[in-house]
Amino acid sequence: MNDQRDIPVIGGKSFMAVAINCAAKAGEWIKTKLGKHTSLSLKYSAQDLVTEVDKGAETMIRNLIMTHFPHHSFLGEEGVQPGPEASMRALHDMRDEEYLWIVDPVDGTTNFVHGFPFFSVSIALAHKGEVIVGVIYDPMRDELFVAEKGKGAYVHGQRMAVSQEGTLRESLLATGFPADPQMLVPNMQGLQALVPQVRNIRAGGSAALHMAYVAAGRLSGFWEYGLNAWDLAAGSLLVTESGGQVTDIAGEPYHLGIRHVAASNGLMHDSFVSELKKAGVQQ
Ligand code: 2AM
Ligand code: CA
Repeated sequence: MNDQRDIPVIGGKSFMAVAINCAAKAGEWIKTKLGKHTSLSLKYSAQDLVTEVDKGAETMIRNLIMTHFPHHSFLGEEGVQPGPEASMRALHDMRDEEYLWIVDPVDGTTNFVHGFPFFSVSIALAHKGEVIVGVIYDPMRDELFVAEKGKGAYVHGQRMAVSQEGTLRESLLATGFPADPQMLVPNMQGLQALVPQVRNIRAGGSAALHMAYVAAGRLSGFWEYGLNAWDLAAGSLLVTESGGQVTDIAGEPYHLGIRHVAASNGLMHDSFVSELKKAGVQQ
């Protein structure tokens, strides 16, 4: 069984089934560990946390994926050295692999550590650099968000659609405050520019879950600076398959290397991005 073509079932359905199985299993295990983690370390900065639960969940997901698809490649947050340079290098080395699984075992580790119930497992599969499967699981609400390229996006088995707000004035946005101190300045400038123009802004602490909420129509849009491929890959497909738009802060279409993201229902995307640009915070 050295050749991938010898593996009997490798169709899209099987990719999705494995992604869902991994997210559900890891999510349930993470939930049992809430308030019970025993090790807490800092990574890139004092705000960048990791626990044994992040590492254990990633190992669990990696092992399951490798059992089903031993020839696929795997990019997980906990397998990469901390910091933006190492993340970019890891993605650069892997982004053109035929099948690449991109995994954040716990997106929202700070929330997990504090018992704030807003974190998720994010699992994406990219084929030659294009995301074809995206699954985000919120174990606290038992919500599973799934999308397959060209086949739509679903939560609780119901087709998702982005919200209908056409203006910033009607919009509920979300953002995040990055652990990289250099990225805080542009984030704060964007926040200052947008707060007076929108209905309100939330900062829940899980980029992946914010993306899922844009897809589900619960948020009109989300932006954040300094994110990594594993924070965004699954969510990007959820949003586009729900009819929304995902770009970088300059308005360029989403790709795996994007770190500064703007995702929205599409209807107010131009004014959203234009306000961020006006705040002078493209990069
Ligand atoms: P994490 O919990 O997986 O680390 C919160 O603003 C968002 O930023 C979360 O999705 C969080 O993901 C992410 N985040 C936290 N630290 C980060 C870092 N050092 N680099 C990039 N993203 C980070
Ligand atoms: Ca993480």
